[in-house]
Amino acid sequence: MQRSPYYLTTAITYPNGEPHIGHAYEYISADVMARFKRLDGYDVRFLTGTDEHGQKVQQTAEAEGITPLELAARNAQAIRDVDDEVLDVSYDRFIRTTDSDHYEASQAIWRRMVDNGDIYLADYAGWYSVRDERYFAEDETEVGDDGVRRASETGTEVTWTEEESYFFRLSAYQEKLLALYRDHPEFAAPASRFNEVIRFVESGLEDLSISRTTFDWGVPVPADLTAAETTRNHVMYVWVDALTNYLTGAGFPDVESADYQAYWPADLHIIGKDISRFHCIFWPAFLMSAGLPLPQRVMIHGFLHNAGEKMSKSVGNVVAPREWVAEYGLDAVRFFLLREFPFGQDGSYSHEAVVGRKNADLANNLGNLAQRSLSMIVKNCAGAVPEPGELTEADRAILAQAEELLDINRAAYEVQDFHRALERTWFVLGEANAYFADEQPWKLKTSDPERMATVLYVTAELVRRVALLAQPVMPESATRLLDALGVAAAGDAGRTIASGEGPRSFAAFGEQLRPGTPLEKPQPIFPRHE
Ligand code: ME8
Repeated sequence: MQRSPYYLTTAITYPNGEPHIGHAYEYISADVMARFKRLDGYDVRFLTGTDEHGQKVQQTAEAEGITPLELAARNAQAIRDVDDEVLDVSYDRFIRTTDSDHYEASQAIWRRMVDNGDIYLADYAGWYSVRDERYFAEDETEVGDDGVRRASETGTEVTWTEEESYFFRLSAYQEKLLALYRDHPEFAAPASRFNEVIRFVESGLEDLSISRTTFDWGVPVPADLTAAETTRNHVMYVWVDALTNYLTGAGFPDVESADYQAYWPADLHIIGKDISRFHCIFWPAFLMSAGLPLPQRVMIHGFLHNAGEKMSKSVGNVVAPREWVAEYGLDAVRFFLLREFPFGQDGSYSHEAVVGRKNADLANNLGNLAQRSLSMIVKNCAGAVPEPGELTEADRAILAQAEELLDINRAAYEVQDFHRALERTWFVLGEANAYFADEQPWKLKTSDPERMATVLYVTAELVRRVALLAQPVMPESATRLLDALGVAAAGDAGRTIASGEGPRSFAAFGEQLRPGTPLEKPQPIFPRHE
C-alpha cells in the first residue's frame, strides 16, 4: 500500500552557541510528531538543521578569531551531537544552510520572485538588530536610560543602517495573505498567536529589504541579476535563505524530483513564538511570489522558562540538554516537556516539577501498574499471558476507555495538542490503577484464580495500549515495556519476542494480548527519582 507522505520541519538554529533546553524542547516536540506519524503509517520526512548565515554568526566568529564557516561547522556539529547522542531526534536530514544544494534553492526562489516582478533595487535606511537579524521601524524602538536604542519588542540593541538594498514587494501581498488566513483558519495555531499575526497584517505591510552589501556572509544574490543594476555585491538577507531551507529539504529547485513531488508543500512547520511573523507573513508571501504551494500549517510553540524566569547567559540559568538528560533520563525529560503545559503556551520548568512528573506519572501510575501486573502474571500464571475468563462490567468499561485512546491521540496530534493526548492517556491509566486496586487480584490468588487471571489480563492489555501510544514520547522505555509484554509487531502475533525489538506500529492497536505468550520476570522500567 502507498503510504501518505508527511513532511515536517523545526526552525533551523543559529549556530552561534550551544543549544539550550528551549531548543531541545522544539527538537523533541517535532521528533514526537514525526514518530507518531511514522507509527501511524505515514511516509515521514523530518527536517532540522542550522541557519548559518548573517551578521550575528559573522560577528560571533570575528570575536572568536575564526571564520564564520569554522564557527558554524563547530556549532552545527555540537547541535547535531545533542540531537543524536542526547535527545535521540529521528530527523531524516540535518540541513546546514551552507550546503551547496541550499545555495541553489535560495538562488532559484530569488529568481522566481524577480520573474514575478516582486524584487527591486532601492536604498535602505533604518534600524537593524543583529541579535534578532531583523529590521525595525523607528517607532518600534526606544532609547533606554543608558542612551542605547533598542527594539521595544525584543529588547535587543539596534544600529542605524544605510545601504543599497534589494526590496521585496511585501506590500503587494497584504490582501492575498488576509485571504489565505480567512480561507485557511488552520494555517497557523494557536489562535491567540495567529490573531496577532492577522492584526499585524491588517495594519498594513511595508516592502522588505532582502539583501545586504555591508558584509558578505550570506548567499550571493544571483550575479546576472545584480550586475545590470548595481556595482555592489549583494548577499541575501539571512531570513530569505533561512526560510528557503524548507524547500531545499524537499528537493527544490528540482520540482520534478520524487522528493519534491512527495513532500512539498510541507505539512507542518514547528517554530517558536518569536519567529511567527517570518513564518506566517514573509514565508507565504515569498512562496506566492515564486508561484509555489504554501505549507499546510505553522505551529507556534511557547517559550520555556527556568522556574518562570527567562533563560539568559547573563543570569546564568541556561540549562544544557545534556545535563538534564543525565540527571532525569531522556524519556522523563521528553515526557515532562510535553505533559507539563500546553504546546502553544509558555511553560516553566524546575527540579521539583520534573521530579514530580517522573515519580507520579511515570514511576507510580505507569511503572508500578506494569510491574505489579506483569510480576503477578509471571509468578501466578505459569509465566505466560493468561486466558481471560468472562468479562465483567468493570472489565469492559476500562477496556472500552483504552480502545478510544488511539482516536483521541490522533485528534490531539493532528493539532499538536501533545499535552491533551498525554493527559487523556494518563487519565485512563489512573482509571486502570483504580480498577486494579478495586479488584485486588492479589487476594483472588487463592479465592478465585480464574478471576485473578482475568483482572491481570485486562490490566496488562490496558498497559499494552498505553505503551503503544507512549512510544513517540518515550521511545526507549515504551519499547522496553512492549518487549516485557511480549507484544509483537502487528500481524506478527504469536512470534517469540526478543528483547530490544523495534517500534510497534499503531496497526497493533487493533490487536490484543495473545494468551499463552511467554513472559519473563519484568525489570523495572520507570525508576523513581530519589
Ligand atoms: O530563530 N523556549 O534561530 P534560534 C522555546 N535561525 N523555544 C525557544 C527558546 C526557548 N527559551 N529559545 C529559542 C532562529 N527557541 C532562526 C530560525 S527558521 C527558518 C530560522 C526556539 O536559534 C526559537 O523560537 O534563535 C526557534 O523556533 C528555535 O528555537 C531556534 O531559535
